[in-house]
Amino acid sequence: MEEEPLPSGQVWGRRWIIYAALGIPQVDVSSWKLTVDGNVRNVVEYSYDELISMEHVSYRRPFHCVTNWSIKDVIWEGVSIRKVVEPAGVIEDSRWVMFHCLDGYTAPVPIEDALHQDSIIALKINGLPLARQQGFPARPFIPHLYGWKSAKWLRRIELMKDYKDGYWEMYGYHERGNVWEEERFKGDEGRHRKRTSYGTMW
Ligand SMILES: Nc1nc2c(c(=O)[nH]1)N[C@H]1C(S)=C(S)[C@@H](COP(=O)(O)O)O[C@H]1N2
Ligand SMILES: [Mo]
Repeated sequence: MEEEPLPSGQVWGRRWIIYAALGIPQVDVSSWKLTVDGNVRNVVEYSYDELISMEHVSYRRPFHCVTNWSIKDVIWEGVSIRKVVEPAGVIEDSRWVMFHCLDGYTAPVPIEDALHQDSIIALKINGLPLARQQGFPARPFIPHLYGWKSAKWLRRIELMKDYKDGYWEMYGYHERGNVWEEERFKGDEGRHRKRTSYGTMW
């Protein structure tokens, strides 16, 4: 695949900087579940083994933190968010997805970004299960959004009609966080005001 260019305002970094604003939680993978709930017809849950045995998507894409560092050539592997969410029966007026984590961290994403073709629940980075400090057992990865939307130690995907702030959005970070539109802070110009609901997507 062709190399992706460096987005405006970013610098290639040599290594990941590990962020854990609320600390690194203890995770017992045998009891861990990923729940899909909120504005859906039926709540669904997945164990780690269930996710691991679903069809995997894999690609090489960079990671972009809003504090300006980017990591080239990361091999991501996981399960399509669409495939994880669809069995819940998303109600047509859903417009946002909130990712909830074991440590209490949260990150909202517009539904059309969360359910984009390339959006995955990442289970592996560079061929190995996520390291504990990198969000084991699971984190969403949406290639065209800044890294703060890649919520580590994911436990719940909540479908919502209306926008709510997550952890960083409360401090003024952007509702969507599109890397190519440089949506770093609320009010940065972008296309997030043109909102789509699930019912009009497909
Ligand atoms: N649960 C949780 N997820 C998180 C964060 C965090 O502090 N807690 N930081 C976010 C930010 S700002 C970035 S850039 C990436 C960093 O990923 P890394 O720690 O694997 O380098 O995680 C994101 N996901
Ligand atoms: Mo970040």
